[in-house]
Amino acid sequence: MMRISMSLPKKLLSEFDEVLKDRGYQSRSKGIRDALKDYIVRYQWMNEMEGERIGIIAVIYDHHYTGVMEDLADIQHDYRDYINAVMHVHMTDKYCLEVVVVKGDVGYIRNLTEKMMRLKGVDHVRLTSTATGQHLDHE
Ligand code: NI
Repeated sequence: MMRISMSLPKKLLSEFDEVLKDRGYQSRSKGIRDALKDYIVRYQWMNEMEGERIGIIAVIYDHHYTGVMEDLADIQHDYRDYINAVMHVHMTDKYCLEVVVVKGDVGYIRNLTEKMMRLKGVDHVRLTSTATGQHLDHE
C-alpha cells in the first residue's frame, strides 16, 4: 500500500463521509479506494464504446465560477455537428444543469464529454448513450 495526502473541499469530504456512513463503511480509506476503482471502471467503459451513438450528457456547474459558462459554450460550439439540442435548467441560486443531446461517432462524443469534465467550476458530468439502430429493428 502507498500512503498519499491530499487536499479536499470540506463540504465534499463531509458529503463523502455521509455516504460512507450510510453504506456502513468502517474505513474512509476503503471508501476512497472503492470510489477510485469506480472512476477507473467508468473511464474504461467510456473507452470501450465504438461506432455511432445517441445519448445525453448531463452537466452540473457553478455558474458563478469565472469563465465556466464561456468555456462550456466554446466547447459546445466546437462540437456543434454532434449536438442536437441543449436544455438549460437554473437548478439553484448557484448551480445550473445542462442536458446536451448528442449523436454521432462516439469518439467525438467522448472528447466532448471529457473536455467539459476537465473544466474548473464543473461539478458533475455524466454521459448516457446507446448505439443508434440497435433499438430500431426488433429482430
Ligand atoms: Ni442557469
